Amino acid sequence: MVVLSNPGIEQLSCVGNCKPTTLFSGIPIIDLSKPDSKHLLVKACEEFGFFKVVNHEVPMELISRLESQAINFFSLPLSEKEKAGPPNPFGYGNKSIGPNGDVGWVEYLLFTINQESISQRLLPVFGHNPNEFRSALNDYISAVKKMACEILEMMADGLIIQPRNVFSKLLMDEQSDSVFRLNHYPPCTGPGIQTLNSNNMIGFGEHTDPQIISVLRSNNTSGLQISLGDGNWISVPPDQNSFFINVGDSLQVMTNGRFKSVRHRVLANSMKSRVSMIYFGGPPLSEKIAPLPPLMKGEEESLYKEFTWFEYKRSAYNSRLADNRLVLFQKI
Ligand code: GA4
Repeated sequence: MVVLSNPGIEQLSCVGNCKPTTLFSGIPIIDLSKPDSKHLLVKACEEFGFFKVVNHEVPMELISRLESQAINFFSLPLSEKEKAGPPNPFGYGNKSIGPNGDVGWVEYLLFTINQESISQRLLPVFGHNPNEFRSALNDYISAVKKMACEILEMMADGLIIQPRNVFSKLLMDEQSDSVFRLNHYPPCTGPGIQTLNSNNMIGFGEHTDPQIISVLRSNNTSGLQISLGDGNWISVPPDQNSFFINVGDSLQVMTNGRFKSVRHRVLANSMKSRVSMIYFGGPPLSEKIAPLPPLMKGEEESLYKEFTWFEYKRSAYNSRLADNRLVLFQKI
């Protein structure tokens, strides 16, 4: 057993025993300014459940504004940040992820979207200038949500199903259960950590996202990897000017398995901090998650039992991060 000198991080896993990782430049790139991209987009969702978008219309100014607010917050002393914790269900979290004992080399802020009043507990997050943080957050989320809806509409077009808002209306719904997350992966350079093999420290363990679609933006620090499903992990070259899109479990179900929800993880292997911001677009709690009839060919049957987003979410929160959460909902 490796003994770490830094208390509290003993459970962080090392991935040194895995197959060597590959640097892969073949991540699908979707140009949002080209209507023809809808075909590539469908192909990317089928093959990887993951792609990068360029020529999006999210202003860089909105991104930088929120990023600097996040950096200001994460630079506060731990005792200040902890005033905005614990993260269950929403707030500041440090190393502990979810309610079931998962850990990573990460600190973060989790927010619900669509709730007018931000809980009192989160007020320290907004520091001396609460309105600046609040407006940076709201402006960023509105812009990214709009882009996510455009992408979902291109998907419907690419799949040749109607109405084209069949997916996006779930995010636009007033009751949409969407989440936003700011992650900070501090540089992984502590004395105890180096002995563990600093190149392979888990920042955020492997998992799939339960929602419909996730939109990720990070600074220029590497760390994100996606799984090809054959035991190989692909390192995603960072690109601070683009967004990365993940297909979530719910979209996999709505397409009856045609789109793949992508298994991904983050390695905190860098000398540099990694800051990421992720919008998780989810449906209303009461929404039935089931394959869309126009996507079913001939006698094709649903691969999944019937369930609502509420039921799926409850089951997700009872699972460990790396679990295959859809297995429980698959027909045998
Ligand atoms: C993964 C996607 C989102 O980050 C998240 C995560 C959530 C959490 O961090 O609290 C979960 C994880 C995520 C899936 C399984 C459960 C819940 C941690 C965990 C072990 C906010 C979400 O919605 O699901």
